[in-house]
Amino acid sequence: MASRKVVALPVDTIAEYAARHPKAPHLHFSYGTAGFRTLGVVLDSVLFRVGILAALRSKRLDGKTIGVMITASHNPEEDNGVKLVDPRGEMLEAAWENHATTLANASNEEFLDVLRQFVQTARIDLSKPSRVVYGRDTRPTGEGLVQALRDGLAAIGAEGRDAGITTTPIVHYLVKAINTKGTKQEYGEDSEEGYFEKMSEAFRKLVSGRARIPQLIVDCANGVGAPIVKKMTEYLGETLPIVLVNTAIDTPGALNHNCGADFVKTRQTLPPSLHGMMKPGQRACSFDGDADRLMYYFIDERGYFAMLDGDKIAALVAAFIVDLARLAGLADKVKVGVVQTAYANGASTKYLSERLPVRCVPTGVKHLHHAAEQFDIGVYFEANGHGTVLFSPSTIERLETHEPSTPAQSTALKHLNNLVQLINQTVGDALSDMLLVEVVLAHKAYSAIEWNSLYSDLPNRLVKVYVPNRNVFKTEDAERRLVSPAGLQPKIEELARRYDGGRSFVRPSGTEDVVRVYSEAVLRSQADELAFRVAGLVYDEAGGDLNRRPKEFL
Ligand code: G16
Repeated sequence: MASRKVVALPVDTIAEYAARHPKAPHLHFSYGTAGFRTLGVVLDSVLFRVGILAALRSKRLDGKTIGVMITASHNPEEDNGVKLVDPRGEMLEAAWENHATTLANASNEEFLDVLRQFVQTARIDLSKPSRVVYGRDTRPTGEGLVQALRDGLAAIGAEGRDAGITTTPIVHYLVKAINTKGTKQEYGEDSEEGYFEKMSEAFRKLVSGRARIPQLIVDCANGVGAPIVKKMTEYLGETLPIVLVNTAIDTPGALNHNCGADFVKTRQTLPPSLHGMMKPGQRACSFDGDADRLMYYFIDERGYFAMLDGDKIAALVAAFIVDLARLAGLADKVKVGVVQTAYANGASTKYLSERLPVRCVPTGVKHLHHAAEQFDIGVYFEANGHGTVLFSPSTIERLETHEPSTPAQSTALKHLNNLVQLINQTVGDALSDMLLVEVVLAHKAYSAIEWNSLYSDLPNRLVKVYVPNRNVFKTEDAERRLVSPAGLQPKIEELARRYDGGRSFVRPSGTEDVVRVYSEAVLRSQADELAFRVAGLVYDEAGGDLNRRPKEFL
């Protein structure tokens, strides 16, 4: 029997590198909904340690490539963050989130011991290779953080591949493409060009023979979406006429400022830079800072703003896929389902539940993704515009091998197979989702107005309250009920009962030092009033501040 070569941790090299990336003793980091996320200037030690952790994860998985994305998504420009991507392009396995938190918080003196112990308890074979692909968004702190990550990789001798300034979904795509290369499940060429080609080719096929698509305005949030969508337009040519706005990636302070998907969702209004640009009924959409969220909207004939958020995207897409499955003769063989969070508009849940199975899970793409995997085709979207569609491996195989019995079945089947190529199934992807929406609109011959009229949103409001410690807020029942601080939930319910159709939920954000308050009511004024009154309760309870951002790290 061949004996296994025992390789030890290169402790001296690690110690030498670690000395360049000390952790400030007063800081505590936690790997949350979307990885580590806080002010960019305090993340140096975290990135160094994440480099080591990513390499160890790769070794643990037999040298499979792990992804690292440096971004703070929709957060303000001074924030930054980092998340890890597992080999199939998915979010990091939950158990390793705790390891990430432990490693990030070890004091400088303890770090090597904590690392040694982790390698032992996680039974990591250090003789295995380690491969990591990493990218970053356009934030000013990104470059320095990439250097810290590279030092982490160098300290442990991992092989790093720099994907440069790119979107979060492209990093997820690359991870899956690299790990499936040469296998039966090959996902695509493992390059940015491969991503553009795969998607644009599917898009062209799907819209071929349809009426010319009218111009679409794309708000890039002054982030990485700008260069990426610009490149994609070269692949799309005439098939999708796009006007790019908010592309100032080099202007300090511009990222996500008065623009982007989060601005549109929370303010329920146009980014100011689009005022005067849009004709009534014209479609526009906003990405967020790392291009994984998408919001559509338009101005109606009376000049009112209408928002087509993640819930409306789910309704549009799910109905389209159900139709195609039926037309392909697969209605009884392919189970389509939808996954939402409690923060989905009640009207969307009603609309969808009347048509197909709907599951509700806590916020965070990892929860939605896993729940969507339970269906043959799982459509998941958060109201904030984060989502995608998953085709199970057996469904993909069925679609590839199914013998259609009529030309109509054959056409529908072809469309489904092209959707498998068009949709980035690793994670929510604003660009891929935007093309998907455009395909459905083209097939249905829907304008934004017709799409919007699938159902009427219940008036709702999302408010954030800055609090000294969001961790005192704990929820249950898919974030529909607060269990801590004790006594707050009954007060919220009591308030909600006073409004016709009133519903309100409170949860700690996973990405910012805030508590999010959602409310819904039959009348707009009541939804607003309920949200602000519940925010007031939170404020009183936690000593929050409705406007101020805590600066405790500065
Ligand atoms: C991340 C997750 C999303 C989630 C969002 C929630 O998004 O990937 O699934 O919806 O956080 O953020 P919060 O808890 O602050 O509302 P992103 O786009 O910020 O990476």
